[in-house]
Amino acid sequence: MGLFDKFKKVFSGETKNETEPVDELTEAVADEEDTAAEAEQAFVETAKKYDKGLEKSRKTFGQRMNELFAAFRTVDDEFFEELEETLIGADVGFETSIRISEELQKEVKLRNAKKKSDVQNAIIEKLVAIYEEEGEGENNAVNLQTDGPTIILFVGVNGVGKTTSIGKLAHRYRMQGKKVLLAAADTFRAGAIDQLVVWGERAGVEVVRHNAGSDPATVVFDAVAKTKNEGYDVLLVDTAGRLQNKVNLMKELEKMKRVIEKEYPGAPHEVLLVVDATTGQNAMVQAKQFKETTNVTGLVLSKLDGTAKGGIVLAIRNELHLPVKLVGLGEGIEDLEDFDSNQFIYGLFKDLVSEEE
Ligand SMILES: Nc1nc2c(ncn2[C@@H]2O[C@H](COP(=O)(O)OP(=O)(O)OP(=O)(O)O)[C@@H](O)[C@H]2O)c(=O)[nH]1
Ligand SMILES: [Mg+2]
Repeated sequence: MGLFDKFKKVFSGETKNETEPVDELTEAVADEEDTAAEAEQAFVETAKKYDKGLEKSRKTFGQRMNELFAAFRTVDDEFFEELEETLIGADVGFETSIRISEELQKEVKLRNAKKKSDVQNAIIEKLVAIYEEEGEGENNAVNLQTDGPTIILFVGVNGVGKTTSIGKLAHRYRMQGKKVLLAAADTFRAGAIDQLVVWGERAGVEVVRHNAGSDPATVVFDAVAKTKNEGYDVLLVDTAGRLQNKVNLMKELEKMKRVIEKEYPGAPHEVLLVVDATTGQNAMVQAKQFKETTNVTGLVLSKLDGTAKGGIVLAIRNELHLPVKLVGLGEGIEDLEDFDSNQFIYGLFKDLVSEEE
């Protein structure tokens, strides 16, 4: 399978992790090779993180798929019904599961696939194909600005991982040499502000804060002024997401946006909705509600490492059409990755990639 060749190399240890020592005469060539080696190294590191973060999903899902294939005799109606159940159980989503199953039935006929390994590989290829088809035209990357500061609002209900994701992203940008500022605009409770301050210390970046209960738009106003006056590259804004009162939430978010826009037309450059992958279909419901409330530009899917239902990513893509931009793969400061569909699908299904002839 062409798609997984690179991954196979990584996990079979064929990819070298260290760079070769540089010979003076071949310095120019070596420079190029260094860049390639660095890219390769980054790829390997990311693949390992996804691998670890998707362990639970892979085990549960892989086990179910193995059970399905252990009983495999022929690709009949019963097989496809069981496949649908397995996919739905992994939170791939009802619509998507049925669609995969239907397209697979066609594919299996077309290829005249009868062997177990052929059917297994066809399933994975179909998942990747559907995923990519549905995401066409979506921008997966965080919209970073080059000619001024990048301002990002983080929204989402309590406990989903907003503050943690901000801390991780602040760390990443700071390590890239950017000047990063955080705004504690979740003024609803004192604890929320303190938590952001702790993350600010961990990441080594400054935090603009006011007292609990103060107007979040004022915090944002001060943070925007500081961004401008002191030349920050990135401003990450933590907000309180109380969906119980949609109208208030909307007003609050709109007010913050107006304050930002007044200084920087076109900003905020992203409104990222954080959803907790462990809540499965609930995350889908939240995403739908937030989408109605405010102009969400992308998703941060946190706690993927804590769920066996990583299939939620497929459901979000196919049923919501919001790009997943970042994924949380652990509680540590380094455990945030750009979403990469190949890494993701491989991490989820690699146990199923069949080598049999
Ligand atoms: N395992 C794991 N835990 C995470 C991840 N992201 C966040 N968490 C944990 O989730 C919990 C809640 O995270 P917070 O960042 O405080 O969530 P929040 O959205 O800011 O919550 P409120 O401020 O209460 O609205 C914390 O215990 C985090 O350590 C992740 O990617 N993986
Ligand atoms: Mg918080």
